[in-house]
Amino acid sequence: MRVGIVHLPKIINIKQLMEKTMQIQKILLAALVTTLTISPLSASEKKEHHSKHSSKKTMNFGPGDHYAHRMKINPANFTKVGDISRAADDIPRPLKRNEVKTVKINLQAVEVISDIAEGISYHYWTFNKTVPGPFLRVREGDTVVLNLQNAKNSTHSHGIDLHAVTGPGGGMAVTKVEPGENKTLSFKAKTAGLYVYHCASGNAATHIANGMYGLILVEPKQGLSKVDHEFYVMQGELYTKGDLGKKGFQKFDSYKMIHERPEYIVFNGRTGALVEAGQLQAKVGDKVRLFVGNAGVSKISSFHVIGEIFDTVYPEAALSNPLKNVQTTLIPAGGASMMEFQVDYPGNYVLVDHALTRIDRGAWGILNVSGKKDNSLYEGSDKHDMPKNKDHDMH
Ligand SMILES: [Cu+2]
Repeated sequence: MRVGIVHLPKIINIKQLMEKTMQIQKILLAALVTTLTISPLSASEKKEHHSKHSSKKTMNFGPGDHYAHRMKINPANFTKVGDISRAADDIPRPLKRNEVKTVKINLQAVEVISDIAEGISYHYWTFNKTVPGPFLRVREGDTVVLNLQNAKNSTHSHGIDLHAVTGPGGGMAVTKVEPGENKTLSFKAKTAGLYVYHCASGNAATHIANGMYGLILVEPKQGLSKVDHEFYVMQGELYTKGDLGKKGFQKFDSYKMIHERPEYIVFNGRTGALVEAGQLQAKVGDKVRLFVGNAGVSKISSFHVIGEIFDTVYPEAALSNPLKNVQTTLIPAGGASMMEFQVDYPGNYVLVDHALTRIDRGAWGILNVSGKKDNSLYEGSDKHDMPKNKDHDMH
């Protein structure tokens, strides 16, 4: 092996070397000061931000706005929405067409007041006044023309990044809209799959944490297999000033967000959204498909349906190489999954993130199955006959 000859630079004297080093230091310092003084905040956002953390105290290193976020909000200035959640069965029907089309979609960024739980209200930022936003459904090869309007009374600029888009910012680069403005994005839905969309304006994590997310399905050319029910479920996190269960209007807590400590982890926007009137319904023998997304903004979901086994899972919603017979599937933050299974026995099946402490923060829902029992599949006494054994005493 040949070893190259290393030429050492000639150091004339120590004084010259010191002067050169100081010159370089000065240039680097000037560049750093310039970087810090150019704020990425738009004019409207500057007015609204009253950060208690000055950038000197808590520097951040992302390309967007600083995460520290404190605003004076008067809930009376915003529309009150009775139920923030998007119903699990609120999904457009399968497309059943063989030709590509130009599909027009209108979305509105709207900030509203609604309840996380009874007696606990929040300033949600939404697409079309629900969390998640509308389920969008297009076909592989379609051209999508998406108009995004930002409501006049919004406190922030908003925009949209769809993971189905190939192009800068997933569309965010051309859709940043100030309050009262609207902009149009046109894109080709070239790759089939189930994708998250979300706002990425300002501090993107903040806009997601406040509720600006949803799913878009790009159906493959041949369509998806026929099922009896399709459901739309999306996990999200809420970072409130008050601890879990604290009543009253809750402000957003950016400190908890940067430390990835949500107070609430919920399905479809609020606690209890997929329970009672919002529960998923099916009959024994039905084939069910779940479109499940995870907005995060921090946590990975270990999605599971208690008492069921997924016949088919499309991991991370990639339509190639599905898995068979899966108990729990991971859904990354900013990702989705698709599961299909037949329901065979009546009763309630609980949808959870199987990091199970999260059900106490709201991450659960119910799939109610009606119909005839098959005792060969499952049988038990109706009586509560748990043995009185100390090992089973939970208290
Ligand atoms: Cu936004």
